[in-house]
Amino acid sequence: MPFAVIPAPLTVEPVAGAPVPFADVVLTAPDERLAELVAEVLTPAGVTVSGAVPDGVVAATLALVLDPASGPEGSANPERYTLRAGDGEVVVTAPERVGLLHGVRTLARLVAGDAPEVAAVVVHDEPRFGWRGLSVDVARHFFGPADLRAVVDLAASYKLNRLQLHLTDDQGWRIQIPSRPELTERSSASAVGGAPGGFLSVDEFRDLQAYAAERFVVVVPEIDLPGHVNAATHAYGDLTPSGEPTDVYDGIEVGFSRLHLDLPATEPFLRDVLTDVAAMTDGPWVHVGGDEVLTMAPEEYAGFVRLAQSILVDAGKTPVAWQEAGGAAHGDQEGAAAAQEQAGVALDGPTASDAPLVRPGTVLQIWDTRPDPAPMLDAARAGARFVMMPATRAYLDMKYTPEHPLGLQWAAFIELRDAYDWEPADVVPGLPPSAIEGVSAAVWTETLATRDELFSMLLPRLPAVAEAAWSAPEARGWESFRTRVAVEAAAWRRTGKPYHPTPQVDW
Ligand code: TNX
Repeated sequence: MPFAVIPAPLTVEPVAGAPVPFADVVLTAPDERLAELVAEVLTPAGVTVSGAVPDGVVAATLALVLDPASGPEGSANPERYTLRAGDGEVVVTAPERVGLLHGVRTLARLVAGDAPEVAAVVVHDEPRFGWRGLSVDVARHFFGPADLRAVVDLAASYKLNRLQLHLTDDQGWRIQIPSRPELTERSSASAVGGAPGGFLSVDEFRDLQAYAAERFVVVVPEIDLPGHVNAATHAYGDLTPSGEPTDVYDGIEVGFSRLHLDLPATEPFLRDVLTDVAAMTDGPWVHVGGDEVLTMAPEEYAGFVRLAQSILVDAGKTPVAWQEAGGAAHGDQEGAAAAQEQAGVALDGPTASDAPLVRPGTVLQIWDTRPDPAPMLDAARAGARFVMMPATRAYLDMKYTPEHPLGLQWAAFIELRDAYDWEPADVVPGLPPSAIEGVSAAVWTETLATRDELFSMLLPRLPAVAEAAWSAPEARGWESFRTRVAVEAAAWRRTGKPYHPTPQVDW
């Protein structure tokens, strides 16, 4: 398999020219920081990168050049790039630095053989979707900065560009909130089954965002409301009707905890938390959860969704929420009219009383493909954007098989081929393709306590979902993927990353 690139580029064409010996490389890059990142990507592939020709060594040249006239013909995609290799040199061109790094990530996978070389090729490439994510649950079990940097590196290597952090849940509160210190003082030490907890300080969160941003990954913090809140009600008794804090919870049931919109402490709590999180978040998005609130009337739920969105919009952020936030029908005449006006669209079809709750631009994440899609189509008409994370394909905490020792199984068993072989545009029937913002994997950590356990669920399935997010349908194919992923595994073995050796691949 000469071109074992994951995710599959749009086009890879062999061309005339001698292969480029690629053990030692002299690099020219637009800036020092990018040069360091190139070394970070190529060194594990067995390439020595330097800025000048070492004495007595025949070195290839690698030139990274900012050039708007690159990428697939006619493309205006900001992440596009072109890679040309042959006759002693490799040139990567892209309009932006992110495209140059994508090109180098592709290059790392074109380096093959014992005396490594790169075949003479031309690659033109661009992502299919703008949101290519991985969501990690750090609430059920805590994963700290070092683990999360390793996750960023892994995700970025597959050209993923969003790291969603599920920071709060019943079992623990994992992010310092300056205006509400009790959240982490009282509710961060717990985790599933009595495991040690932990939390990210504001500084650690900022440092992680900076680390990710250098690698062109945006961190999306998720504060799960108005359910999944036992850690909050344990820290603040005034969030409960009795005024008494709830007990620590270290089980793995979902759906039992909730906030109460009519309690006087609730709105100030939401304002404090979401305003602080917005202030410490570099990226444009903050996620407010909204999933699995099983014990709340629709009107109260709608009140939470409206309040959370308005706090975030006032704080200058774009809200993200689970699909439930787009789903319920509510008698909000005014909100519907405002949404139509802002979206600049006429909502033909739904009456004001089933007007979508979400604002234009709000990102909804689809995880459950069982409910009626009609409310999602209404939300799309109101300007919502969609990220596809079907639990039956992209929930990488699901067991591979019934025998698999780790993971849950409520949605499906997800073998590698299941994680690979699905079409994002088919997840919500009838949704216009233009409303699809992207694709994301998720890994929930009820059963995953260590980095190795986490990685063994991500590998090899994360690259499969990443290809659904990046690659054009015509560039994809299971038979090709299963061959490419076997080549990829050599890099995992070299760098000590645990993976599940599924029998679907000839490793
Ligand atoms: C569903 S889907 C959840 C999480 C669980 C996960 C386990 C969704 C938004 N919530 O609370 O951790 O299933 O697979």
